[in-house]
Amino acid sequence: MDVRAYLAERTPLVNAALEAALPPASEAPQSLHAAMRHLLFPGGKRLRPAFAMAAAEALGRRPEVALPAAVAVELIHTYSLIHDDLPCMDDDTERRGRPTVHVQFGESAAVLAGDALQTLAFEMLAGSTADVAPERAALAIRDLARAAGSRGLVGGQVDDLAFALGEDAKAKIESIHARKSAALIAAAIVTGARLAGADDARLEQLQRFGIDVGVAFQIADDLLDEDEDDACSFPRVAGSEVARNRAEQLLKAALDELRDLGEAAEPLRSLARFAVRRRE
Ligand code: GRG
Repeated sequence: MDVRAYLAERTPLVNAALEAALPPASEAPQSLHAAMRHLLFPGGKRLRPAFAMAAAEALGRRPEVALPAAVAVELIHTYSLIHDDLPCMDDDTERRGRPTVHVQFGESAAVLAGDALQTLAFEMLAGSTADVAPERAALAIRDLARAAGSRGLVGGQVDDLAFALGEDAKAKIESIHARKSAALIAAAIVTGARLAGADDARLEQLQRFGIDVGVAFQIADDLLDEDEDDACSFPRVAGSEVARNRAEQLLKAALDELRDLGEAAEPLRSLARFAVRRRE
C-alpha cells in the first residue's frame, strides 16, 4: 500500500476539519488566534490523524467517523510541540523550517496558544456526539485526557527533562517514550476506534499496538536526529544498530497484535511500517 498516497488523500479532510475548528486569525484576540494557527497550518505529516481514521477503517467504518478524534489528537500534538520548543524546555527557534511560535509571537503568546489548543481538543471530541453515543464520546475524552496528562505525555516530558544515564537506561528510555510519544499515538488509534464503535477487547488490543508502534516511532525519530543533544535517546545509549533492531522488534510485535484483523486493517499496518521505517 502507498502510505504517502493514503496520507495525501486523508490530509485534506483533516485540514478542513481543523480549519473549521479554529477561530479565524482575524477574530479577537487576534494575536492569540494567529499564534494558535502558526504551527497548525500548513502542519506536519498529520500521522496521528491518519492513525485515527485508519483505526476506524480497520473496523469496517468510514474514516470520517473518527474525524473528531483525528482533530483532537492533532491539536494536542501541536500544543505539545509549541510548549516543547519554549525557552524553558528545548529552547528551539525553528520547527518545520519556520520560526517557532514563541519566536514569532512571544513567549506568553506561545504558552497561551498551547493552552487554548489543548482545551479546543477536548471541545472537538465532545462535539462528536452528533455521530456517536454521548457515553462513547465521554470515554474517548477520558482516553485522550489520560494520554495527555501526568501519566502520559506530560509525565513523560517531566522524566525526559530529568533523565540521566544509569542502570536500566534502555528500560527507562522506553518508559519515557511510551508516555511522551507513544501514549498520544495510541490515543489517536483508540479514540478513533472508540468513535467507530470498538468493544473493550478491541480497544485493549489497539492500545498495545499503538504503544509498540509509538515507542518504535520515537526510536526511529532519534535515529534520524542522532546529532541532537537529548540524552534520552535509545540510539545514543545502545548504538544505532541495536536501536534499529529494537524498533523492528517492536514493529513486529505491533503487527502481530493485528493478526485477527483482515484487509481493512492494511492502512493501519502500513502507517505503522511507515512511522517506524521512514527516512525523513
Ligand atoms: C511540552 C507537554 C509537553 C510535551 C512535550 C511532544 C513532546 C512532549 C516533545 C516534542 C519533541 C518530541 C521528541 C516529541 C516526541 C514525539 C515526536 C517524535 C514528535 C514529532 O512527531 P511527527 O514526526 O511530527 O509526527 P510532525 O511535524 O510531522 O507533526
